[in-house]
Amino acid sequence: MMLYGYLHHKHETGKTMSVLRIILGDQLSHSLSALVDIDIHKDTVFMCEVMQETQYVKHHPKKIAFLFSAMRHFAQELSEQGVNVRYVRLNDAENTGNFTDEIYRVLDDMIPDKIIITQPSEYRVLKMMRALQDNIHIPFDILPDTRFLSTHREFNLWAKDKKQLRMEFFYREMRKKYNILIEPSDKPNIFKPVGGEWNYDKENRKPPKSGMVSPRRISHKKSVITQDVLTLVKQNFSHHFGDLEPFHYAVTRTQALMELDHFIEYLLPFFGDFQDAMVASEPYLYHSLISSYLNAGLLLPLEICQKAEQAYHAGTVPLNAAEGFIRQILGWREYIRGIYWHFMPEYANRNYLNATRPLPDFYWTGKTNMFCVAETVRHTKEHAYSHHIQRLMVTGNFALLAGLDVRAVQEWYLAVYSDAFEWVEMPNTLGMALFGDGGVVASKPYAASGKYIHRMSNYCQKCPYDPDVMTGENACPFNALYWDFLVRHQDKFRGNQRMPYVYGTWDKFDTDKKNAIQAQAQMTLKKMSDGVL
Ligand code: FAD
Ligand code: DLZ
Ligand code: SF4
Repeated sequence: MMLYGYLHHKHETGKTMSVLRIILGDQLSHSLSALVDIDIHKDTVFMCEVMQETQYVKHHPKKIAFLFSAMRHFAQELSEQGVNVRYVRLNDAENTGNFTDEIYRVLDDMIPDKIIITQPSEYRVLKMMRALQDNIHIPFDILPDTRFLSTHREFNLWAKDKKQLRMEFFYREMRKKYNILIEPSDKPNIFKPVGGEWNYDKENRKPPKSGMVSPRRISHKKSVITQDVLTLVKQNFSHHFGDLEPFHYAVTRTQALMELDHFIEYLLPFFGDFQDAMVASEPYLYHSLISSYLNAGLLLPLEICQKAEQAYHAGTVPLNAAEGFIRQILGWREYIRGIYWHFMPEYANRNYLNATRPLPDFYWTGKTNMFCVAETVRHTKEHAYSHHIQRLMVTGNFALLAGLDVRAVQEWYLAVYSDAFEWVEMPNTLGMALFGDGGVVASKPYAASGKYIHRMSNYCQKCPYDPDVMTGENACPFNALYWDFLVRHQDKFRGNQRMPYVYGTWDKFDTDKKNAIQAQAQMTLKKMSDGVL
């Protein structure tokens, strides 16, 4: 590690006059704030593959391959534009394995006038950069990440003094700010949503049709860069959960745009209707699969929303689909990010329901009789992907009902999905799925019995358990766990304005039924810890 005195001395001698521009693995956007005003004759862009980032949780090999290949392609594009890029590969002999020491290593070779980085998307990495800012006595700017559509200040102002934060109201403000799906008006400050409603979610909850299969997806030709990365990942990360191959991911902006255009043309028209549906052996259905590209910076949120809006105006996409899709990006994604930065770092320590039961092995092995869980884990293992309802209502719901340890569950989600970065994973897992934040993200827990999964999927037809049975050997485990969860936490939820109906139902059960359900729940939890559920 370099000492300040030495650095400072070299800086004063003015050997070099340049800006060192650091780009992280999820900052692969040519419009990145850290790249604005770059002087290609003087400045250096620095990127590095480091072991520590692959290990703080053991990421899925596909995720590592996607990010490394996308990083290398991005570095190549910059080089082709004449930018001086210093790129450290994972297996370079001198690689120290972490961001901090890699930045010090650059400063061994050059003393820039200034260091610039766009704000890291995760608190953990921001802390590292702030420590460097304090220790390296070279001007070190951490610039706002302008790729997001809402600023921290804007979100904090909106959230200030509100007793309850709700995505819906934030989303309406974002629609107005970006004039997306807003009726033209002569009157200033009068905003009417296209079609008369802000939200068409009630039209977006159709169960799957029998025999439903999703259209084919694009598979991209593997460049030499990707082939090298696949070899590297195979050599170093084969012991991580997940299948590296087949590898179909886009790794450049051009390829990611191809996927986006394909989605808007062929799949978006059906996205709304079947957004919540789940079908065995169909991991993708009508979902966009763009989250990894968006989160890594290959695609930008506004361009996506505008393309969806244009498709609606061109008449190729119905309003419920266009609005539903735009809401996920302009609404949910920005809202989730706002929550993360508004409540961090304290948010990470929350565990409102004191959930501490160890994560069962089947989250890693998929070895469980519960078809819905096995299928979701299988999709996750094969693709580093499962869609929102699988994440929320299958693996998330099970973790909520069984009281699984919130940290272990978050680590699982952070490791296994190629789109997972803490800023988006944590509020979704801890807040939305586990109600661990005490109701910041969700106004009531997303707890559901097997009935919900039965209605929204064809999973139960293939399962040895029966979603219509509450107790006994073949009872769906979700059923008794659901009631047990509600009883276990009744002090917290009985007063919830959205839950009187469920507690009313429980209260009407006779004592024998209540006892049988609770005994069944205990037996289910025992089977889970014995590895035979
Ligand atoms: P689509 O269904 O096609 O939706 C379009 C886009 O909307 C997504 O690409 C995504 O950018 C955005 N979006 C939709 N829902 C959300 C949401 N709740 N939060 C933020 N953005 C959203 N998303 C991540 O990007 N990273 C994560 O680590 C992540 N972890 C999750 C963990 C849990 C427990 C749950 C319930 C959800 C999580 N999500 C996460 C949100 C969502 O499940 C994924 O964004 C989505 O499944 C990605 O697939 P897609 O691109 O096909 O999305
Ligand atoms: C997730 C990840 C991985 C696996 N590897 C790297 C890496 O080697 N280099 C890098 O710059 N970024 C990587 N990332 C993303 C980071 O962990 C981190 O999430 C982002 O930099 C945002 O804070
Ligand atoms: Fe899942 Fe229960 Fe349906 Fe089996 S019966 S697939 S465990 S919901």
